[in-house]
Amino acid sequence: MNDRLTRAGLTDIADKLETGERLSLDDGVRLFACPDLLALGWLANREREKRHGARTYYNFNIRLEATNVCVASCLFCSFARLKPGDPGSYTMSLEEAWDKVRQRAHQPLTEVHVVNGLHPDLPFDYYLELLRGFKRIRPNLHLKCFTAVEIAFFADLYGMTDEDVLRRLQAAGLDSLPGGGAEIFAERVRRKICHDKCGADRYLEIHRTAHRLGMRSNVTMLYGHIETMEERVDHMLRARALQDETGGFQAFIPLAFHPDNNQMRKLPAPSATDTLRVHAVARLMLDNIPHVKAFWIATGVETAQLALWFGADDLDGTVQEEKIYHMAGARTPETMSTSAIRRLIRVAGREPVERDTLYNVITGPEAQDDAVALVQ
Ligand code: V47
Repeated sequence: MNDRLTRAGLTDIADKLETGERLSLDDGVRLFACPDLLALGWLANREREKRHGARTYYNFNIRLEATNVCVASCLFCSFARLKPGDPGSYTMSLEEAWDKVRQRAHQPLTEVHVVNGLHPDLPFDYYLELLRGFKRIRPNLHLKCFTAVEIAFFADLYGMTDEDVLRRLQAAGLDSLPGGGAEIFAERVRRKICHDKCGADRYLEIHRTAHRLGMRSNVTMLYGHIETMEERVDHMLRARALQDETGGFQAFIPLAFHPDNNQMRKLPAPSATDTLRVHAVARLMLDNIPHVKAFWIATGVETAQLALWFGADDLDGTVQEEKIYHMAGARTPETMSTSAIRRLIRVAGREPVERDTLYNVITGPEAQDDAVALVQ
């Protein structure tokens, strides 16, 4: 591989990685520009295997989007409807939302991941009750709910500080924050694609606060639209800087832009090679974030399998119902059984490991076999 790294012009970066020296913005941009995808993948895989060997994590989760009513006008979004009553808009009653968990009483679920639109009329109690109800129905379920963008919106709408919102949600059962809403941190891009929602500094500040309050979170990056390579690396460096302070991020999740049914539909979807490159560069830049997730719904199943050799060590989970990507043209299934996830990891030459949201390993082949039987 040494010859290949030399031909790819990556020896100095390979040396830095070997000695534990941090990669710079310039290094990241060079990695994106390197035409030898396999050399890049080799480096990323080395870092992945240092941390996780062949292990590849997944969880038994459900996604729930309780409302798609959203006052924000993000150009990339195909899911949101501006007002209650607009065609295609919906808001679940609390009973309907709780039913999604009740109906799965027979499944060994460990996580509910909630992402919503920014609804202008719901009372704060709706969200508190949503969480309390999930915990009443299933006290051990981990509630990974509400992006930092939603937290900022609640604070502004209900006249609270971001910290008060987090504390009250935490008291009602919130366990961690998902990574959504990060898009691209650079101001130039945010002004164009999501000008009327919480900015990068506030997104990061909310994660900082959540970490201080004892919660873990993830951080995402929406790629493959109008961002430059510098802006991708800058995004990763801002996440890395916060992680140096708090250590609270568990996973970095690149999200491939899907162009159907939104205002950026003229743009092509990112290629599989770009997806592999983004996961690889993320693994190399983010020396302090333990996991890089290839979200199979967004990457496509086959590309997610390949990404397991390009830095990724996690696939998210069973998901079971997903609207944001499917309304934007995703051709992936909306759900995958744990047996299918385990099989696709094995076929890719990796070792499947079921985890909970906090990456505690779920042991016991019986539990996994049950899970297999139940979701099929
Ligand atoms: O914030 C919206 C993105 C995110 C599109 O934390 C789009 O474990 C592509 O954040 N094309 C929500 N992306 C999903 C999300 C997520 C997913 C999986 C795991 C986790 C986690 C978080 O989806 C949004 C936005 O960045 N998104 N529309 C689109 N057309």
